[in-house]
Parts: sequence; C-alpha cells; structure tokens
Amino acid sequence: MAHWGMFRASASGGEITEVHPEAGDASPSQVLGNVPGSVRHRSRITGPAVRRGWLENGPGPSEKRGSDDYVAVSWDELTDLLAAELRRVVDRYGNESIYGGSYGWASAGRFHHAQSQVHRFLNCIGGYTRSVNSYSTGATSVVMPHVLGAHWQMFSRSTSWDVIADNTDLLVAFGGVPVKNTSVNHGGTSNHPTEGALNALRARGGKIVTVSPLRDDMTGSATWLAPIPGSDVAVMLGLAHVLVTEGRHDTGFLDTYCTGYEKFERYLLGAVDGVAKSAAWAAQRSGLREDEIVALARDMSSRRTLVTVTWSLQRIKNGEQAPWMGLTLAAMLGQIGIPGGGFGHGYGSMNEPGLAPVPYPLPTLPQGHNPVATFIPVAAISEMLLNPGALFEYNGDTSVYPDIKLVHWAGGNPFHHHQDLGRLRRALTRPDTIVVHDPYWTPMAKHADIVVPSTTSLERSDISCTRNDPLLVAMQPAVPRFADSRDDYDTFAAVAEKMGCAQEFTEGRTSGEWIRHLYRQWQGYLRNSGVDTPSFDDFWRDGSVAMNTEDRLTLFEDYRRDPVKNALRTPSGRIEIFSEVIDGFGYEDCAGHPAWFEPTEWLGGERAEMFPLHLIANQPRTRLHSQLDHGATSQASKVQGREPIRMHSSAASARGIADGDVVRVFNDRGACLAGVVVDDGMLARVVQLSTGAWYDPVDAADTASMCKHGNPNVLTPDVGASSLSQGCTGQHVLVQIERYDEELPPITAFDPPQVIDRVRTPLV
Ligand code: PGD
Repeated sequence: MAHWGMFRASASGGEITEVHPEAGDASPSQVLGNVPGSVRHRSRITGPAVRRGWLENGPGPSEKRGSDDYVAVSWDELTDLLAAELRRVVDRYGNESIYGGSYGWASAGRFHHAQSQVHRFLNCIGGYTRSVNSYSTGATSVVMPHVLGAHWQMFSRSTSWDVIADNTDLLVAFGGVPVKNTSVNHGGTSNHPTEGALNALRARGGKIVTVSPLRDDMTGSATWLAPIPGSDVAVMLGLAHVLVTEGRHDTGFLDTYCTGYEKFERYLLGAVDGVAKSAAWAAQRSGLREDEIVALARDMSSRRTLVTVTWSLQRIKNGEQAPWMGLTLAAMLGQIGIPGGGFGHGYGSMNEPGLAPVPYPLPTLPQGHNPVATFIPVAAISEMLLNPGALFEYNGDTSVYPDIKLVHWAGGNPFHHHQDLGRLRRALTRPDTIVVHDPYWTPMAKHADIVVPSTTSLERSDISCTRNDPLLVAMQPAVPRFADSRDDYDTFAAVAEKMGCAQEFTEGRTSGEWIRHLYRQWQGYLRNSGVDTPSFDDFWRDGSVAMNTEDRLTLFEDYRRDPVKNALRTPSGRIEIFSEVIDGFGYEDCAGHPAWFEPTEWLGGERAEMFPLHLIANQPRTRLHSQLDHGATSQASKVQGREPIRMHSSAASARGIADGDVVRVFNDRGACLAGVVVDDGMLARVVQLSTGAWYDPVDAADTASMCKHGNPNVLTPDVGASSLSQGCTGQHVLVQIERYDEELPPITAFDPPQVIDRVRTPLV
C-alpha cells in the first residue's frame, strides 16, 4: 500500500520491476508508474553519513550546509554521535531547543510512520518544540473550529460521492475538483471513485460549474468560469449579494442554524464600508461578467446545489476567507445537511473527502507525552530559525519563537513543502545540528549534518489503514533492505539504548512484535464493540481485512435534524457566520466574518506591473509531492529534463517562447528554469508549475542560486495566511518569464553528494 493506492509488486535482484494495481480500484493512480526502479535508484542513501564540516569542527551554525561533502560512518558511530549530540543539546539548552516538528507525508503504514517514530523517540528523551497544523490545510484548520466546531471531520464525514452522484443537481466547485489530486490519500487508499461519481452526476442530468483559472481542474464536461486567481471570495460575495438583493436567501436556515448573519449582511450590502459587494463589484475584481455571476446565483438558489471549495484556495494570503465564505454562501442557500446540497471542502484536494469513513479507531503507534509546551505554526520554520526570541501571533495568542539548536527531521522534505527556499537555506545555516532520516538524498538530506538512511515501505512489514477506506492491509516487504539502510524504528531504538531510554521507546518489542501487538490491541477494541476480526496470522496470510464503513453520509445531516441535541462545538452551538471569538482577537487581517482582502500576489495589484504573470504552484499530477520525482511517470512529463510549466499561447508568443522551450521563471525572491508546455486551457496571464521537482541549485554554495530543475518554491512568498492561522501561502505567486537561451546546465538533483569512504580515502 502507498499513499497513491494499493498494489502488488514484482521484484527481481532487490528491485521492483512491475506493479499491479488492486483489482477493485475504479481508477488506479498513474503515480504507481514511479515505483519500479525506485529501490536501487542512485539517489538512495547507501549508508550512514555525517557532513564533513560538522565531523571536523563539531556542531555549530554553518553556511556549508547544502554544499559540503559527507563522510561515511558505521551505524555504531552514527548512533554514538547522534546520542551524544542530543544529550549535549538537552543538557545545555533544554528540550525546547530541539525542533521535532518534522512535517511531511513520509510513507503509508501505521507502525513505521516516520513522524510517529520521531515524535515517540523525542518524547522519550524529554520532548521537543513541535509544529501545529499542516501545509495542506493551515488556514482551514484554525478558522473552521471557530466557525463549525470541526476541522478534519469536514473531510472525513463529508457527503459521500454516491450521495452527490444521486442527488446533486448543481455542483459549484471553487477550485474545481482536480481528479489528479484524488490519486493520493494520506495513509493509502484502495479505490479512486471521484471521476466515476462526477460522470454519474452528469449522466443523471446534473450540472457542474467549475470556478478556476485552470480548465483542467475539472475533468469532463462542465461550465468553466475562470476568475483572476485569488478573487474567489469576491465572486462568492457577489453571488451572496444577488441572493440577498433578490430575496433568494434562506432566512429560516440562517435564523435556526447560524449565528451572526446580520453582521455579515451589513458588510455584504455595504452598510459598513459604503461598498456593496454586488455582482458588478465582484466582476471588476474577478474578471468574470456581471451577468454570469447573477445567472449562477439564480441557478444556485433554484436547484439542489453543493458548493465546494478546494484546499488550494486557502493556501494563499487570507486563506481563511474562501472556505469561510463558501460555507456562508451554502448557508444562505439553506441546503446544508440535505443530501446532495450544502457545503464541501477538499473534494479533489485528496482522495478522502467523499469516501465512507470507518466507524472505529484504527491501530496507531502511541507517541507518548511531550512535556514541552512550545510550538510553532508549521509553516513558520524559517521565521523561527531566523528570529529566536521574536514574538508571533497565532489564534488569539502571542507566543515567542524558541532558540533552536537541533533540528530532527524524519519523513518530510522542507525543500519540497516550504516557501522562499533562499530564505529557508539561510534559516538552515543557524542551528548547531540538523538530523535527517530519509531513504533518499533529497535536498533536505543534502543540508543535514547527520544523515540517517531509512528503508522504504517496500522493504519492511507494516499495517496500513486510513480513516476513510474499508481495508486494513498487511504490507509485506517486496524486496530486502537496500544497502546499509535501516528502519527508522531500529535507528531510534539503538539511539534510545545509548541514551538510557530503550525500554521506554521499544517497550521490549521488535518491529514485528509491535505490528502484531498493534493489530491485537485493535482486535480487542473491536471485540468489545461486538465486531469479529480474523487472527493476526490469518490477516497476514490473507493480506487484508475488510472493515465496516459509514456509507452514504451527508455532512451535517444530524445537525440539521436536531440542532439542539447535535449542536456544533462552537461557542453558539451553531454555524458562526460571525465569530465573536475571532472578532475579539482584533486582527486586521482576519475579521469576525468572512470578508474580501485584496491579495498581495495577484494580477489586480501593483506588484503585477513588475511581475505580470500569475503562477499557480499546485500539486503535481505525476507524483506525490516530491516523492519519486526520479520515477518513470514523473520523468516522462519533464521538458528537456525540467519541470513542465504550462503557459497560454498568447503569453508565450508575446515573449518569443514556443512549446518545448526552456524558460527562466523569476521574481524578486528567486528564479528557476522550467520547460514550456503551451496550453490554452487557462487564463492568458496565468501559468502553472507544479511543486515537487527536487531543488537543484546551479551553485550549491549560493543560497540565492537559480534552481535549474523547476522548483516553484524558490519563488513563493514565505508569509503566513494571517495572524489567525499563519498557514502556508505557497499556492500563488507573481512572476515574469523569459526564454532561456544559455547552455542548459545538467540536472544534478538526483546525484548523491560526495561521500568520503575513510577506509579507501583517509581524511587529511
Ligand atoms: P514529500 O515529498 O511527500 O513532501 O510536503 P512533504 O514534506 O510531505 O516528503 C516526504 C518525504 O518523506 C520524502 O522525502 C520521502 O523520501 C520521505 N520518506 C518516505 N518514507 C519514509 C520513511 O519511511 N522514513 C523516512 N525517514 N522518510 C520517508 C508536502 C506539503 O507541501 C503539502 S502536504 C502541501 S499540501 C503543500 N502544498 C504546496 C502547494 O500547494 N504549493 C507550494 N508552493 N508548496 C506546497 N508545499 C506543501
């Protein structure tokens, strides 16, 4: 099982040669094509290594990170060095000075889940500074608990695809429903039903309106409205204005199930600032026609309508507003809690929304207790490392950035997920020590002092399951461990042994014993709930257990049925269109109700005079984030070895650029090369470059160097969504593009650094 689906692998000589998707999968992911050849790829880390400068000079800030050589060490040396360094940092600076936020998707599998392993280990040695929220839903996860009293439940208990297919008459999808993103699901997935459900809706006579600058954010027939990127909230306000002024809003629903609508309505009608957020006002900001907005609002109020908002719409400055306003629009239509109507968030952002949840807890490795209270919002990593002691706002509180001496990372790639990579590189010069566990020489591993070679999930046993999939799967190794790599669990167990907390970390179990233990614990829980499951041995032999799921859910059906008994977990128990709590924080960049904030990176602002193209840095179609970028599917999409950038023919020809050319994409933060694919399925001034090409600087010693491979995060702004959430804003950025006529530098992203073997080449 992988995040991108369930498969069987054929192997030979320690390498995967073929993969065969699960028979029941309606639409297997093309990302599977990256798996063959991935185990023994040259970018694998073959054994433990330590950065030469760190080994020679000891821990300390260093500008050599990212361009230094490495020295191969034995496992015994590596675990000695790691244990001693952790002890030094804890004794001298305290556990708060270890940053263990360690964000990232790692691999499917409940036991070997890298984040769970590193957090459990760090808790055994006294804790660490943690991170909160995610890069996926940074703004949503903070605003929605105030507004709806829920966050992830919105996805895991979302209206199921079959209910939408059978009942929705009009699907209005802000951000579309990009089927490419549904190929992945955190923790795995055994089926991909999205495309089938959209087709079934159409076959029933249902209509789809996709609101996105990119046509292919919706596959198949749909009405395409292409607003200027970042203007969705204006469009939603314009729609809401039509509903109110034409008396089409459901006052009964707003009175019974919501609070604060009146305050929002005053803002909407212009009573607060003298500006009515009319369809004409929205048209000016979005570039859509006024009559299109009016017609859509009328259509929405006369049919069973589902309003959906993708997660990408909140990965932008003031990202809280799009989901909050989408919910408000749906509340005004009064169909929340009715099958096929209402609101959805995240359809097409990951496979989970729309899939049926499992009604009981799943096996999980306990992470223990972290006694350190210090935390940062996850996307504030550079800010924290560059500004120890500085104050920051988050969700109504003011906190202080800790002084981090050691960064311990397992299962994530900040050079994939973080913004403004030049700034990140400057930030990574600051700590005394950076430890990275990864199977591959990712750019993050190349910035580490202590490099821990991990196995991949293809080399180990595990259990996989996820909250919206019926299968609990026995993950059996397809190949032996690669070279001198180890499971992260075994590494942590060895370091724990040297630090005197082995029993606490392992509880006396090997990884095999843990997997059996977690299964049996789960079995016991289910038995108490009256559910029978096969023995562990039968499960392991058969390969999977089918679990019950809660089918045909409608989000908030229970709340609609009985708003008192099933009150929401908000202060009012209702949907908070106006939140007294958020209002009370007094933030200038997040008011008490959803509102329009002019984006900083958008075509309607002054910055567009300097950088006139709007780049959408969205999720890739050919891989999961940066994982297996060297795989066949990902590589087949590259243009002259560079990440493809899609451009409208008018924007390309105005710059003397043709399909297949390599271009330099730049702004005042940085530059990267990319290979052009001309595509008129987008607004003329929009370009699209997916995330995930491994960062590949022309000059590794220069933190401001151009990336010759096409990582858009050299361009994106490193600013939080707002004082409320500080969420990631990496989806949107203004750029300029020019043809690159110089000799093309070779791609070196997948080449390992120089690793010195002291036996053959003694250090001088
Ligand atoms: P991955 O490439 O999945 O990216 O960011 P994330 O860091 O999750 O990184 C996972 C790493 O884990 C890989 O290096 C892989 O090799 C390693 N790994 C896999 N298995 C194991 C294991 O068993 N042990 C260890 N130790 N390592 C393992 C994703 C993040 O990027 C996300 S979720 C989102 S939604 C964001 N989206 C955007 C965006 O829309 N736009 C921009 N510009 N930037 C984004 N960044 C964010």
